[in-house]
Amino acid sequence: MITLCGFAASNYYNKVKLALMEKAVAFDEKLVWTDRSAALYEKSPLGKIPYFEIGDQVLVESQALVEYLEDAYPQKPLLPADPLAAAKVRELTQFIELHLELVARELFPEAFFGGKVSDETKLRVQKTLKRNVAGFAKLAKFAPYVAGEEFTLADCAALYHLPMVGSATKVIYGEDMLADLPVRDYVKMMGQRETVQKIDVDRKANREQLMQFATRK
Ligand SMILES: N[C@@H](CCC(=O)N[C@@H](CS)C(=O)NCC(=O)O)C(=O)O
Repeated sequence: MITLCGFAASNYYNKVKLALMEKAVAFDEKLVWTDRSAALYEKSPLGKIPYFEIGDQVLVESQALVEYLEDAYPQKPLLPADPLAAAKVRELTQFIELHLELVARELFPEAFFGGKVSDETKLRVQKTLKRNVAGFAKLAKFAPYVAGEEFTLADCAALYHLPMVGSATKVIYGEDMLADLPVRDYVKMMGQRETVQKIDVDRKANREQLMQFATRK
């Protein structure tokens, strides 16, 4: 049995959870906070979540987790059979994570957790995001799914990462830097899936706890 470890308000956690649920893979969940404890670092080398516990093995990095699911549970594939089409899905996922989420993440402490981000960082992130959002607009399809006509692993990532990027930039710059893309309609469309609705219930319930964890003294 796979145990998904982490917390339900995390975008990376929900990326993996959506893949598990869409593929109807049985799994347990274990609540793990990113508390920098020795116990966490023993499992996850950078103290990050999510990770899988599978028997006595641990697997980190959300993309490795979902790719493992694709290989181990070929039912209901979330990558196209054609290698190039599958690579296009991976390309888009990586683009979202590397060039949008990871860049915008520098704003999260102030945007979501009552912290402070320097003006220098804000300017640098804004400049980088401007360029990267333009690049993303060229790659993303929203037709209706982010990589095209089929629901894929790229949707598992996009659904949870894009709103974080949009909200963070809205809070920090007063402007949602993804506003010119159909992200709002996309999230609404995805919200019709039963899997997404279930994840949302847990996500909202966990958010309050996350705020307490993140702002603890
Ligand atoms: N590249 C990692 C990113 C995971 C990640 O950043 N997770 C956040 C929670 S959403 C985390 O663990 N943050 C705690 C930290 O970086 O110390 C993955 O894909 O799993």
